[in-house]
Order: sequence, then structure tokens, then C-alpha cells
Amino acid sequence: MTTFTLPFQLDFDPHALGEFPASKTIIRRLSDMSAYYQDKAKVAEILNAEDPTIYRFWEIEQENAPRGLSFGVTCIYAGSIGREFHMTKGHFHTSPGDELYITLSGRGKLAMFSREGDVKTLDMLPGSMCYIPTAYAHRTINTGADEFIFLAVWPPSIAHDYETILKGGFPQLVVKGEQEAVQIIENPSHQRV
Ligand code: M6P
Ligand code: ZN
Repeated sequence: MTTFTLPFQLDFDPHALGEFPASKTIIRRLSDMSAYYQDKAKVAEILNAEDPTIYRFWEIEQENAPRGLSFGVTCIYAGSIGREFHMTKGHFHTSPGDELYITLSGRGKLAMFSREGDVKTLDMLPGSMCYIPTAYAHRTINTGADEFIFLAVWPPSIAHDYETILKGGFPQLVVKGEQEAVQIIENPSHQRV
């Protein structure tokens, strides 16, 4: 675990994620995410040949700073699994804590929904910032031809709920339409959990 003396300043190259002295560096491959994609036949076909990296992120958790901030950078590689663009697993926060995303490069979408039934899918482009309230599950999707990279900031000690997403999915899917168009469609297998 990397520790920093507060206050501090960091210079980082968002593309050099593996070299960053983070608390955690996590790589998610297709085999980690097969349950999250709709097109199971396509997942099996790809996994038969290779296990591509879908995204990776580093995080610096300020675990001993109760009023501090944790932060990290996520890079989602370009591509799709069937019609669905590469995306993160997505999660709810199980303890109170909002989150802020700032796009560094590439283009994508932020899909969100609350248990009360509010559904929002927002654009993420360089220079745009998205605010995620505690009650909203959130997933990011790379809809472009390049790496999609964003900075995330959240309060420390937030626990993540992935189970609800695994069981019921997101209400909307971001998919490739005709002539590479980006389409937002209803998820036919979404269930309110
Ligand atoms: C962002 C933040 C992290 C999150 C990561 C990957 O960096 O929201 O908290 O862990 O994206 O997303 P997921 O945890 O859904 O795989
Ligand atoms: Zn989060």
C-alpha cells in the first residue's frame, strides 16, 4: 500500500496506469465480466480464442483520513462484446457517499439508476464532469474508437455492491447501432432487485 504525506501534489500520465504508485491497480478481463454482458454466445466465442482486457483502474484510498478523499483513474479500452460496448461492472455504494467523474480523454457514457426507478444515461467527454449521488448505481461505457479515461473522486471507506447489478442488470444498455451509431436501448433482461 502506497501512503502519501498530506498535503501532496501529483503529476501523472493517465495512459501510464501500470506505472502509477497506487494503493491498488485492478485489471478486469472479459473472463471477470462474462456475467455482465447480454450476448453469452459472443462471450464464449471470444473467450475461446483470448481473454481481452476490458478496463483497468488504479485507486488511492485515503483509509486513515475519515474526512479525506479517495481517487482513481479508470481506462476502458475501445471495443464491444456483441453489440454492447466495453463497460465497467457498475455498482451501488452501500454506505453514504457521492462520487465525481471528470473525463480526461476519449468519449463515453455514464449509466445510472436508483432503486426508486430514476434512470439517467449521460455523456462523458473531455472537459465534462458528472456528479453521482449516493443512491445511484453507476457504470461507464466506452463508446469511442480510443481509450476512454476518467478521474473518479469519492469519500473513503465506501463499500461496493456488485450483487444487485449481477442479479438484475442496468435498465438501459449502450449498444452499437447501424453504421456504428451509439444507441441507448432498454435492457430486456433487467429486473428490479
Ligand atoms: C471508477 C470508480 C471506482 C470503480 C472503478 C471501476 O474508478 O468508480 O470506484 O471501482 O471506476 O468500476 P467498477 O468498480 O464498477 O468495476
Ligand atoms: Zn462508485
